[in-house]
Order: sequence, then C-alpha cells, then structure tokens
Amino acid sequence: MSDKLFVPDIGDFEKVEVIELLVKVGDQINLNDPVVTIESDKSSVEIPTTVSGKIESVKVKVGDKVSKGDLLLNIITSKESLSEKPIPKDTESIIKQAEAVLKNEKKEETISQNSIKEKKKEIIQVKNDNDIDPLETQDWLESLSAVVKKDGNQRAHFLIKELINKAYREGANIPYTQSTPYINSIPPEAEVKSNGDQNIERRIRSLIRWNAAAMVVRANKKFPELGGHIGTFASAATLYDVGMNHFWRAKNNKFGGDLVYFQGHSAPGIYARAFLEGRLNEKQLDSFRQEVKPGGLSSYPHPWLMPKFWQFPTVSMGLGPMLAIYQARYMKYLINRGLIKDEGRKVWAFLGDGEMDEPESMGAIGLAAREKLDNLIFVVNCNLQRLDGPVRGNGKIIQELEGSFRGAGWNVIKVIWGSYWDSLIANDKTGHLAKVMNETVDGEYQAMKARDGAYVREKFFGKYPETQELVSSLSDKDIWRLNRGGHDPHKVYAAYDQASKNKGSPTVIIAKTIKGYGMGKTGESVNTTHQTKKLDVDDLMYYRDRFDVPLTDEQVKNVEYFKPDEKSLEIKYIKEKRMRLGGFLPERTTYSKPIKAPAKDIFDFMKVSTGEKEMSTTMALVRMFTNLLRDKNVSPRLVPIIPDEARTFGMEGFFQKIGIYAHEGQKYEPEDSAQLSSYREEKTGQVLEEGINEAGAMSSWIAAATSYTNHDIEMIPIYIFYSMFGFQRIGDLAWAAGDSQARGFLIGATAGRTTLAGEGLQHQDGHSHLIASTIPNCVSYDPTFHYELAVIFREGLRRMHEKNENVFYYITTMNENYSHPGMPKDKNCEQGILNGMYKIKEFNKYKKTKIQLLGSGTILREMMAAAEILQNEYQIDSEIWSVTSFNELRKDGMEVERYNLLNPDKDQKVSFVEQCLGKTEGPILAASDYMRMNSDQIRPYTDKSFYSLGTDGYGRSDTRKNLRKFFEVDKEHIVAYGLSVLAKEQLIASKHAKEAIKKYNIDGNKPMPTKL
Ligand SMILES: Cc1ncc(C[n+]2csc(CCOP(=O)(O)OP(=O)(O)O)c2C)c(N)n1
Ligand SMILES: [Mg+2]
Repeated sequence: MSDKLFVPDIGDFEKVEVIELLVKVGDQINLNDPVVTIESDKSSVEIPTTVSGKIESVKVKVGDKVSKGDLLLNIITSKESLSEKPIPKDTESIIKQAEAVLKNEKKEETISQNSIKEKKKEIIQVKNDNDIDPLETQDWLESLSAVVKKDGNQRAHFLIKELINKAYREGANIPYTQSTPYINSIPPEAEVKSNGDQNIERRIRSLIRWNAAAMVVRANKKFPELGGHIGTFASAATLYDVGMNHFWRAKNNKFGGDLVYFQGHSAPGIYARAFLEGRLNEKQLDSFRQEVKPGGLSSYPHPWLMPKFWQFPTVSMGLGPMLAIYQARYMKYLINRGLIKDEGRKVWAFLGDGEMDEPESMGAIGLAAREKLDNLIFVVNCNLQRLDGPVRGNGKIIQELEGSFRGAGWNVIKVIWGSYWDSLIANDKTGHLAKVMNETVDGEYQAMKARDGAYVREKFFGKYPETQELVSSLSDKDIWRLNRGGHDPHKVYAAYDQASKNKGSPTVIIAKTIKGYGMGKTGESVNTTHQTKKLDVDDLMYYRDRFDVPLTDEQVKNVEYFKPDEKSLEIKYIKEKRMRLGGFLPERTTYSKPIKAPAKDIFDFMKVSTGEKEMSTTMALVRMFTNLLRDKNVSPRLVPIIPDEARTFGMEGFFQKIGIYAHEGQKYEPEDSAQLSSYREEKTGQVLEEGINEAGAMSSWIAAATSYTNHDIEMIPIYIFYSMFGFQRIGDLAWAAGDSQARGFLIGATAGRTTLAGEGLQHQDGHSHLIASTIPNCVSYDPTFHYELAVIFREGLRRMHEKNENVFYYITTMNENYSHPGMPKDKNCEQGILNGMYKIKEFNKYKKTKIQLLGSGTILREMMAAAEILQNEYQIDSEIWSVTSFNELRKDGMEVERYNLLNPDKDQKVSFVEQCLGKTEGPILAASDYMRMNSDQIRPYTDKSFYSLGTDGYGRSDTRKNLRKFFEVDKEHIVAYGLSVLAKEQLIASKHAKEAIKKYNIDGNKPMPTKL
C-alpha cells in the first residue's frame, strides 16, 4: 500500500525552505522519524513521518520552499499502525548503565503502618470571651469529637470543610486562617517511637555538641580573626542527630542516596560528627577555617573546597531551599524519563527561620506543591533568632510559616513542644495553656529562655490563674526543663517518620528550638548568640556539665576534643547506625560514565558558508541542537531549559520533537494540537519549560549540571535565556554553580548592547561576559560565526562531558541575521577559536601603514566592514582578528605573566595574545558589543599601543544602526577612530582622521554615552 506524507500545519509560516533531507528513496522509516528539516527566518524544525514504511519517492529537494499541504514523500506503508508509540530512543541502555552502578536490588522497604493508639476521649473547652453561647459551642465540639472517634480524622475534616463551604454559600464572611493552634501537629498518642537507645544517642549528641563548639573556640584562640558559629548547631543538634541515626540513607552500590542540604552555619556540627565517625581527625578539626593549606576544613559547605565531602553549597541564605526544591523536581524528572530508578530517595533541606525571609526561600514552594514533590522535606530550625535579634519578635514565625506552606499545599508538621509538656497540655482542661501559648510572641519566648524557671513561671504561666495552677506542683527547675520540640529526639523522630511516609505533597517540619542551646548566660537565647565564637572557662565548664561531657576541668580549660575509644559503645553505635543506613553522610562521589562527544563531522554543516542565507547565531545554535538530538549518545542526555522564551529563540520545534516535561502528562488538548510545533507536555518530556522564572531555571540547571555526582548520571543541561537576565539576575546562583562544580552550557541569547535593537535599557546586555569572568571555572565565549560556535560547543562537550572537567560554559548568541562564511582553512584556526582569537582576514594591498583590528561577537562584522573602507578609501592595511573570548585570553595572559614574574631566571613564556600580535605591525584597535572593560582585559599582555571601543552606558531602544552609532561601534566610527589612532601613533597625518570625522558627521564634543 502506498501512502503520502504532506507538510503539516507549520503555524503562521508560508513557503518555508527545506534545508535538509534526512531520508532517501529506499530507506525504511518508522513512525515519527524525522524526514526533512525546514527553516523559516526564525527557526528550524524537523518534520516527522506519520506513517512507517519504505520510501518510494522524495518529492522535495534542499532549497525548495514548501507550505502546509505540499507533498513531501510517497511511502510504501508497512503494517505498523498510526497509534503506535515509538520506543524511546536509548532509554534502555541508560537504564542498564544506571543499573550497573546500582547493581543490587534495593530491599523493599516495608513501611510499617503507624499504629495510632486509640485517642483518649477528651474535649478541650477553650474559654473564649467572644463566645456568646458556650453550651452550644460545647455541643458542637462534642459532636466533632464523636465523629473523630467513630469515623476518624478524614471524616471530621470532610465535615468541617463542608460546614465552611456551606457558611460561605450562605454569605457568612468568615475570617479564614491558615494556621492551627500553637501545638505539635502530631499528638503524643500518634507519635511513632524510635527504636534507638536514647541514652547512647544523648551521649553521642553531647560529644558532637562539645567537639563542634571546641573546634570553633580553638580556632579562635589561635587566630581570633577566623570566626565561626556555635549557636546555630547548638540549636540544631537533635534535628541532625535523629536524621543521621535513623533516616538519611547514604549513596552506595545498592542505593542512590538521600540528598541532604545542611544549613551552612551548622557546618561545625557536621564536622564534629564526622570526627566521631572516624572520617576526620583532630588535626583536621584544628584546621577549621584554615583552608589554604590542603586538608583544612571549609568554613561552610563548599564542594569546591572539600570535593569529597560537601555536596551542596548552602551558606548564601535562600539558595539552599530553592536548589533543594529544584533538586527534588529534577529527581522526579530523571525518574519519569526512565533515566534513574525510583528508589524512594528523599531530598532534605535544613533551613534557618531567619533565612526564610529571603524571597528565594519561599519563592518556589508553590512549584514544590504543584509538582507533588513528596520526595522533598524541609526542616526549618525555628530558634526564633537570626543574626541581629528575633526573627519575629512581635509575632510567631512558626505560625506564619505554617500559614504560607499550608496555603501553598505543603504537608506541615509543627514540632513545637517537647515531651515534658505532654502532660501539661493534656491537663489543660480550660484551654488556658493553649491560650497563653497562642498569645505569647516570639520576643517573649526568646527572652524567657535567656532567663530561668522562675521567670518563665511568672511571665508565662503567671498570665492566668488557670495556668499558674497547672504548674503549681512543678519546681522552677522542672519548669526550666520543659523542653522545646526541636530538642526532643522523640518528637523529632515522630515528625521525620511521618514526613518520610507522606505521599503526594512536600513536607515542611517546623521545629522550635533555642539558639545557642546549652551555652548558658553568654550564648543561650541572647541577641548576640549568632556571633558568639569564644567561650570563657566558666562557659565551657557550664557547657560540659550541661551535657555531661566526660572531661576533667583541666581538659576543659585546654578545650580538648573528646573522642571515646573505638571499642566504646558510643563509637560502635554511631558507626553501626550509619552502616545500616548505607554509609556516611555527607559524602560526594561520582560513578557516572562519560558521554562520548559526537564525531566532529556532525558539526561539518556549520563549517561551510551559508552563502546568501542569513541567520543569527541563536538560530545556528538551534540548528546545532537539532543535529545533536540525532546523536544517540548525546540526545537522551540533553536537558534543554527555557524560561518561557522558546519562541523568542526559535526553539518551539522542540515542544513536539522531545516534549515538555510535565509530571502529570497533558490533561488537555492544546489549542495548537494540529500544528507541527504544538505545545506538547508529557511525563517523559525532555524540555524543562520553567516559565518566567530565571532563578528556578538556573536551579534546575544546577541540579542537572551536578547530576553526575548526585545521581551518577552525566547529563548535558543547556539553559538558554536572555543574556541580560542571566548572570546579572541570578549571579549568586551562578557562583554556587561554580562551587558545585557544575558542568553544562549557559547560553546568553539575544546578547549584546546593540544587537537587540528595540528592547531598550533593561534588555540590552553589555556586561554579562564581565560577570561571567568573575567565576573561576566558567569558560565564556562571544562567537560571531556559526563555525566558531560549532568548534566551541563541541569542545565544551568534550571537556565537560567526555573528559569530566569541572568547568561550565557561557556562550553568547545574537539575534542579528547575517550570512556566515565557511571556516578558514588555516590549521591553527580551530585552536585559535578555542584560545580566544585567530586571524580571520588580512588586507595587505598597500604595504605602507597597518592596523590590527580586534572584533568580538557581532561587532566583528563592523570591524571587517571598516577594514574594507580603510583599505579602499585610505590605503590602510589591516589584520582582522576574531576574538572569541577576551576572558579566555586574559586568563592565559595572567597566568603567563605570573609565571614569568615568579621565574625570572627561566625561559619566559609568551602569552597567546602576544603569540598572535607580537610580530604584527601597527597599533591595536579592539571593539565588542560589551563595555570597553571587556576588550581592555588583554591590554596588559601586549606591548603594542592598544585602544578600545565598547558600549559603555545604558542601552536604549532604537534601530541597530542608530545604536551602534550612538555607542560608536559602527563601521564609520571604527574607521574614524582607526585613522585617529594611526595619527596619534604618528603613522599618518591627522587630517585623514579629521576628514573622516567630518564625513561621518561625528560630533567630537558629544558627551560620553555613559552620561546620556
Ligand atoms: C544571602 C546572605 N545574607 C546574609 C548572610 C549572613 N548571615 C549568616 S547567618 C545569618 C543569620 C541566620 O539566621 P537563621 O537563618 O535564623 O539561622 P540560625 O543561625 O538562627 O539557625 C546571616 C544574616 C548570609 N550568609 N547570606
Ligand atoms: Mg534562626
């Protein structure tokens, strides 16, 4: 049977050029195989076949212009039906690889059902002054209790919801509250108990507390400038210990591992535990914050500085929570795409309550709920303080967070009160204790823990006779012992247990603690706790006694560490617990396999001239991606990430081709379903379409770019964005990416101050390369022609993903259309492109006067045009250099200069800039579409006279031509400046420059663009 394949609906385009035939007569093709590539002036897209079979005839050729309905192929059809789904390419081999790493099957974890004990029948009568009919209230409450008892919580919840809905429908204006009473979310009778030995665990915790404090104090005794924090970990010790002893599973050959984002300032506690576990020794603890000598311990979690230990940089407040959310989402993406197995791994993130004020901390919580990230658990350590003072002195941070997280759809578990409170709360028959708890603000809670039991009796329980009575039989010491939930291992265990089993939503555990817990008068719950890094002898003695650390007074005075014997119960216990959980944490390892870079020839099409055809480098990049998607090694590993700009960059063809990741698939028929580039969402979709969310997109990119260590699978993330909304917008995340040793591509599209003509001041980027240059392991390029892009991109793939170098690439692409020449035949061209510059053209007709013209990005073409004018109208010869990266040239120049200065007696090295320009004639004039500082970077590395032009100043909307004129980087200005430079160098008479300035209507008195 014969069938025909026509051009499908390609949207608003007519007469689109066929640029590639991917099949020929006689080929066997399967459903969805691409058959031709067509290209409009904005994007290129492959047309897939809708039938399987053998090609009988091809009805188009390269260069033809086609429209919807034109015949492409005749196909002799096979039996496969249209509805047949193609087998996802290469997924199988990747799963095999993953399985090779995680060889043994994970033991099925049987989740033991919570045996929730039957609740005591109890009706809490909340005495409320606004209650006009307490008896009626009691009736309702009793009915509710009866429902809970008979039909359970779900039924009670349902009825309450119905009541509220009914009230709304009746027109009642009900003030809605997102928070629940100020008590624990898990009632004591529902708490799952830990099977751990609480005595040993307390002893271990005490030693960790001691050693953590000791390492900070010792470091500061030696060098007071070193700093460090004791108070943060002191408040979080129990939160970490319970996780370490019972919940967090390490990565090993059987399991991918839970991922834990430790709160940056709690690092000393994590080191102190590693010391007891035998992973760090005393010498290493003593080199806390002395990282210059190898072996020092970094101040905070920095994978760059401790690459075998820390996994996630968290100390820049707000980045941890955001990165953790996108990490959990990325984990689901890998699972849904079939690239890793679903092993029930979790992402835990520890956050400070002050940190939650960062917009980034809460900025993505909606996404976490929407994506149903039940693999994500936040633990917010609410010690009620930040650096300067209380987080919410006049309010309650726990209630506020509860409201926000509940509103966003999270499972919220509040851990406010410790076990000593249980009986008091149970005996609160009048509801007055609950009332005081609700009424007391955080400033008061903090102040109470800075005092003593008598103060708490007076200020807290003393508020009402009923609460005073409640504690009448307790001594002040007993009252002081009433602990907070976050310091109670039982409460914390129960919360972690419930969080780990929660399905369908992310969980936040909001735990109340005391900042500087146990530090006594100088450091506990006082406003200066955060910066307390020195403890005097009395404080140390207090701390030792408070936690029963077995040290003599003398040892305390010497601030000695304490580590029990290897055979002690404590050490055996701590190790055994970790072994049962698969190994130690944190630990950074990598078992991923490199990805073979595609053969050079798949880029060959970019090395030939485009002839008459004009295209932007953005379009060339998209063409290159389309080709990469045909490479079986690379294709499945590509993670295209787009913040709602696919259409801007001509990438909408990817929607159909590889699908947009959507964990629930597509529940609607898209409006454009009949079109070739229809908006296709799919569970196995490959594109991460992040919406208008650069910080989120960058967080996704970081997750994918560190996939090689966190998931043991090398991926190739390519995040493409408006260059102005890149480094400038998310600079701190880019810095964290460097610290994380991310590998992948950042593409700053529509780059440059003058290529993006109409968008104006906020959109026109003239400095992203400069910001990129501040990140040591970021390699950046500003290419002009498609072959440069191809060479750079392939080398990036090779260096990062085949050779596993820990660098990442920033490449700018433009939206200016022009034709691209073929790659010069010079054998050094490729290396020059990679090193940062190569000679692209030479004018040598007159052999009198010469100038070296260095151009980068889109301005290179202005340089080339200017060179032609200089030759034809002024008889000036020139050599034109395409500078693909001033940043890379500067790095090389810096290194060479440093070597030469440090080795004055050795053979002096020659910088690449000097290798290129050293023997050339004439002064240098450099220009780019970026600030002058960009090209000025190489000034020190040449002895020649050096002048630069650039786009310093605010951008603005206008035509490209006018903008280049305004910033003085158009060919006319280059000619005039070039002549002026030659005159200044006494190589020609100044009249030529003067003439040119006049000819081109250049106003010599015009203010600097920076002032306009
Ligand atoms: C982006 C950023 N801003 C400021 C700081 C400085 N800083 C470090 S810790 C801290 C207070 C942290 O308070 P909180 O989050 O409540 O943590 P805690 O130590 O109380 O657990 C501040 C302001 C930082 N590390 N990062
Ligand atoms: Mg805090």
